[in-house]
Amino acid sequence: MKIYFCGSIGGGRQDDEIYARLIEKLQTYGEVLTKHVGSKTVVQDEIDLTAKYIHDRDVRWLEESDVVVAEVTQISMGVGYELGRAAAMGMKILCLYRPSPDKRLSAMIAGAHNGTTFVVKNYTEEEAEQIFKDFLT
Ligand code: 6K6
Repeated sequence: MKIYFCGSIGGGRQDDEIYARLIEKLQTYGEVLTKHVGSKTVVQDEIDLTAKYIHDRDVRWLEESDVVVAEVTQISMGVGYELGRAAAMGMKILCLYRPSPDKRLSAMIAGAHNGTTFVVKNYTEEEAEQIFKDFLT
């Protein structure tokens, strides 16, 4: 299974260690094409790449993927864009949100939940393993 993981980059990197731990768990189910989203050095590593290169490569990976998993707590325009493209393609999508008063989830994500192909879940990290099991197997 090819998994596309989405997490904030330009939107803010304060959750990078959470992304890395989620990606590690996801790797037991398949290949995560976007492992770099959990890397401390992603911005530095990709500094020489143009926006067009990153966009076109990421959209290609999205199209190749079987499933999308997004950590949506930190607001990110890129993650919203990826989710919109994935939803338009009818992909299977799981969004994970850690409820927080100062990080309100967009109605465009919360309201996209349909319980089957687009699943939005409030979670704590301890629950992630079971959520992945339920969604991916
Ligand atoms: C380059 C220059 C500044 O930051 C970068 C990082 N480059 C990126 N490399 C790979 N994927 C990226 C990059 N920037 C955004 N993305 C994609 O968008 C990832 O797949 C993330 O899921 C999402 C993050 O969007 P923003 O708006 O938070 O950056």
